[in-house]
Amino acid sequence: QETYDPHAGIEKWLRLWREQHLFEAGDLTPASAKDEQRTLVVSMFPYPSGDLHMGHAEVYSISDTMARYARLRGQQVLNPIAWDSFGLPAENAARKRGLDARVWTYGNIEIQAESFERLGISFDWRTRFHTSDPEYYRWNQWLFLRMFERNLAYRRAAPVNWCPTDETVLANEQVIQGKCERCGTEVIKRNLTQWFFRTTDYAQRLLDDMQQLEGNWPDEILSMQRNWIGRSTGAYIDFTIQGRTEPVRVFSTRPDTIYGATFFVVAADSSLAEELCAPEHVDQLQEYRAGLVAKPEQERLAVDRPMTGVFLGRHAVNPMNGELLPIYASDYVLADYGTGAVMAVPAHDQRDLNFARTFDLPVRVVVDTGEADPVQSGTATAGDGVLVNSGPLDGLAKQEAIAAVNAELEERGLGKGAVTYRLRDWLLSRQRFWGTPIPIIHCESCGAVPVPDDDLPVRLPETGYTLRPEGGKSPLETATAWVQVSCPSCHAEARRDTDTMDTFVDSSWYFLRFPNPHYEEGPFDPAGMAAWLPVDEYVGGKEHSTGHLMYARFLTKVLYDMELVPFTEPFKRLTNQGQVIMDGKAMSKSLGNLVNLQEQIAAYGPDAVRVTMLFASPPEDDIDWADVSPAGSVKWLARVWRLARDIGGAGPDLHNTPYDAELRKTIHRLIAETTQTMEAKRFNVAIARMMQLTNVLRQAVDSGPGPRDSAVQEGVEALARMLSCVAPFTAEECWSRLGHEPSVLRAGWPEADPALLIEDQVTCVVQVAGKVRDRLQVSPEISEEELRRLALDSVKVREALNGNEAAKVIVRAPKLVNIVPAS
Ligand code: ANZ
Ligand code: ZN
Repeated sequence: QETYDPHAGIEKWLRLWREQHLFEAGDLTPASAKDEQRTLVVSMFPYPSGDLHMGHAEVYSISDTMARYARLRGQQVLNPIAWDSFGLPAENAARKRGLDARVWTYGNIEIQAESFERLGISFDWRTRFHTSDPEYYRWNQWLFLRMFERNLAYRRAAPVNWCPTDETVLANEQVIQGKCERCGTEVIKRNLTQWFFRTTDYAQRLLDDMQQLEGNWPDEILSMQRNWIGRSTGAYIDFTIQGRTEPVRVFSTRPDTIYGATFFVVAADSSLAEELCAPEHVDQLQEYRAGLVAKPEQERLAVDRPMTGVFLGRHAVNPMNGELLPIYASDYVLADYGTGAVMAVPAHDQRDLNFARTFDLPVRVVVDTGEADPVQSGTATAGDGVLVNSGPLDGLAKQEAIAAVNAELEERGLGKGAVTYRLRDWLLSRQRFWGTPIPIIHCESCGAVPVPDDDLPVRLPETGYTLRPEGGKSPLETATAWVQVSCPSCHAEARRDTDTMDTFVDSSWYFLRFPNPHYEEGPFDPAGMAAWLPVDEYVGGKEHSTGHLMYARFLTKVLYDMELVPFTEPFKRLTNQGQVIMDGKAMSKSLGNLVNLQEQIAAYGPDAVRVTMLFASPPEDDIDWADVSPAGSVKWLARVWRLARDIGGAGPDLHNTPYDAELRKTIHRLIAETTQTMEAKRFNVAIARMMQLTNVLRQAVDSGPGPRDSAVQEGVEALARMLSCVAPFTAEECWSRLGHEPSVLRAGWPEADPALLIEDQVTCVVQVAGKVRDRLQVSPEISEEELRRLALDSVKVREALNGNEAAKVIVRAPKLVNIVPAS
């Protein structure tokens, strides 16, 4: 007898799917706008670092299951693929091996494309493109120029994060706990002139539009984004400086504590520190600055480190009471948050208190919170309370005091209520070869001149300039012939900008281009965009929470303002997959615990690998490959396959035989439960239900009504159709063994018959004071609350209570309710 072979038929089915265009979403650029019938399912696109790994297999198993399910439910589904093919690894690999970055990148793309196919991922291959194609990155440049025109792209000198190993600047989002996200080197600060996108202009909208995402994105991601944007409400307050006409503005979240200000601090690395420094203190300031190692922001803001600083020899004047506050420079105040200056209130701010204790400065409590005195306890008090030691504010509550101070300052023109954000502008420039050249020409007389649209794309030079010039400059500096151009404005000799764009620019809008990836009239085809976007289901890792996902949201809003897209959020629903780990640890070469995807496929077949991924846990949980059993998945697939073989071979006229009614009920209940769990994206539970159905059917064949029973036949057909979402090759094998024409992908999702789902009822006895007063017919699954309500609503029970309240109701669902009346 024939047995299951997890590798059988792969070539045949791949060919059939291709020939019948089964994964194609019909017309990609129809004239009609998006409707309920169209679903766009996207996984965060792959980076071609080599062949696919276990992580890819997981994320694409999830999104492919969503796509296949939606297709079977009659949706028109676009499941696209492109490659995020610019980036540092290609450049490093190229340098190491003496290859061109292009050769390495496009070689890996071919390998990954082949692997995706063999894993049975149902991509519509017509969407394919790569961000390193000039026809794609041309539009990065075009978008950059549009943003430049709108003053959303600008250049400034700023202290930036610099990775000494990768010799490039990093965005804040790429610095993880003070270290380079990629290589783990401690990041330092350097002063460089760089390009930025003005993301801060969109801070409030990035917050407000989260309303659209509430409930559809994981809460964890939303709160990470909220923290990252970091909105603070407070006030700007202007302090006069003795011996200087211009006041200095501070940002404070606690204007109510202004009478408790006892000193004043400015960021040591700001130009303000220099400006405010009295001449006889300049040496001390310089010495202090020189001794400051560039520390990551988090460390600088930590409350548990020794405080350092220098007195600048000047005083600020408290606008409320005229007190003189000595001015210090310290590294605990950040240059680029708020205004870079603070009024220090040591009684109610821990860092200020630590500083006051180190420098022996006075501490004055101005809010009585009932907590221990900060001077004694060493702990600043931050709670609510009543104002004290605050002149006219005494006796007010915190909120009242904030309002009173803000009103007075505003009246006197010395400040106003204000909002600040932690979010910074998006630092865009990278000193790298393998990225999108910034389309700007620097001219001595005209400054930064945009490359005219007609001259786009600014292509990378043909040979791989992966050499690194001295001083952290871009490798493109060495492409002298490429760098020298004439100024588009005055035609004098000029130089191209030699930095390339952060690759997060590429990934912030790629999904818009899927419907028409070779479109030449603009970054994306308006018809395709209108028909398919926004993305319905987006799947990817939570490591992108404040990076890619924030950038894509930002750019979408910019495009909305440019009237290029009709929506303000790019991704309607987001699913974060967990990681594939091994023995409780992330897989890595250095730990030697890598599981090789191709070896797993070679051993168990593509379907078993997919099923193992999906069955291990809900999508968002990590999968420990040491705990799962791909061999177990093969066993289950073989059981399904044998059912199809046995039933398909049982003889003709199956549909005319009578059927087992109880069995049919069980089958339909399992179909309904599988449907529900697929809808809820609990794919592990959906597979568990399919496994249950497999067992039920096997029993029915072996020791029940037998293989000729039409309920058995119906059950196996339903199983094959549902199986096609998670194990498409095996499902096709089953379907054809059941005597059907391929493909099972056209067979649709089985519908559970509602008439068969009505549950049997059980009798519930209701007692009042120990006597049976009523019997209720209820569902065996009834909840305690519902049963309690039914019992108390019963006419007979109310008669028995005779106007008395129930003192106690004991519910034992579904069979008993015992009511004790109040006497
Ligand atoms: C006086 C005060 C009294 C403050 C008090 C706090 C508590 P968030 O909530 O994070 O926005 N601050 C302002 N600019 C700063 C900078 N550039 N570097 C370091 N600290 C800065 O924090 C705002 C508070 O942090 C501000 O309110 C200011 O101290 C400080 F009982 O002003 B506060
Ligand atoms: Zn010029």
